[in-house]
Amino acid sequence: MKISKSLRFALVLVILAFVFPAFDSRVLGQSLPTLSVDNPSFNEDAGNGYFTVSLDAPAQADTFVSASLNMGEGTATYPDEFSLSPGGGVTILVGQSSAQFSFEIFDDPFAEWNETFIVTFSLGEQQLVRAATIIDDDGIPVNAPSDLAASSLSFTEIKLSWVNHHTNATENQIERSPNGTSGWEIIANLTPDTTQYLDDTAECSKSYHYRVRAVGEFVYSDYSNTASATTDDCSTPGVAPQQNYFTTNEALLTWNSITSADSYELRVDTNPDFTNAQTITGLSSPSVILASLQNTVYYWQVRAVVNGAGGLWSGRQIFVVDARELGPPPIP
Ligand SMILES: [Ca+2]
Ligand SMILES: [Ca+2]
Ligand SMILES: [Ca+2]
Repeated sequence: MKISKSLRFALVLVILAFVFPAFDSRVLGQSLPTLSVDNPSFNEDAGNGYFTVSLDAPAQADTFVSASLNMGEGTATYPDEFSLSPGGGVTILVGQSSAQFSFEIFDDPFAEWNETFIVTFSLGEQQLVRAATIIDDDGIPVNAPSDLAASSLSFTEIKLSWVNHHTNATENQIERSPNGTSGWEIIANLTPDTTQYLDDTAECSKSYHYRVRAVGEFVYSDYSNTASATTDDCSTPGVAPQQNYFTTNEALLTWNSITSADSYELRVDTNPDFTNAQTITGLSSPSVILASLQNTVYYWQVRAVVNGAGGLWSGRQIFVVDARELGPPPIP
């Protein structure tokens, strides 16, 4: 039987596939296990501390993981505050999946902030940068504030109140987050006796989460409870024109009120994009009469003002003035 060239080639490929089913992994050889290292914290008086250096599988042979200090990074000074164990790394013994890379901590009598130092761990191509924290033990602890409460005052303001329990704090620090778990940022540093704060940097119709802590001499207290509040709805007073065709040169405009508004602001223009608008401010009730109007089409919109801040403009409305008694024109 004669077998064509192309068929013979296909057969060879099929046979190769059976003989080398794991072709790729054999060629690449054994791969190194995956390295992981923690970010440890130890008290200043602990004497010794260590990084826990781990593999995701027991070592097939003694495995050396190198460790080098990132000089000049972190806040702890070497070799005054700490020293690393000699050898430039740690060996994970065959059959084991972790080992400790130890360091020495030198206690001192000074109150200071917690300090860190940074170490890079390497195994083959893998590199991990990790921080060790030395927790100071000389500062006088500060009690945390409690009973933090948050409530919305308007669409731009949230009021906070809390209870202090400290005697030796230098300030209270307010933090805010959009979700209560991440994105915390300091929004205010206040004198230590404060028990209230008005956050007037909030946006309308948004939830904010807050926590407060006291700051002492090189010491933070724990955080208070977390409290949250949602600002009032964005100022889009529902515009409800009573009428949008006027046969005199006056127009009565009305809109729905919103409860938190101190006043309303209205703008009116013959341009639909309000580039040449006349703005009327300080309207205390949700209506206004415009006089001396021309026979043309007008565009208008309104917004609420709370504590001096204007909200979002309402949707654009239209009215037509035609005092010539020719009958109503079509409304655009
Ligand atoms: Ca120290
Ligand atoms: Ca100490
Ligand atoms: Ca110290």
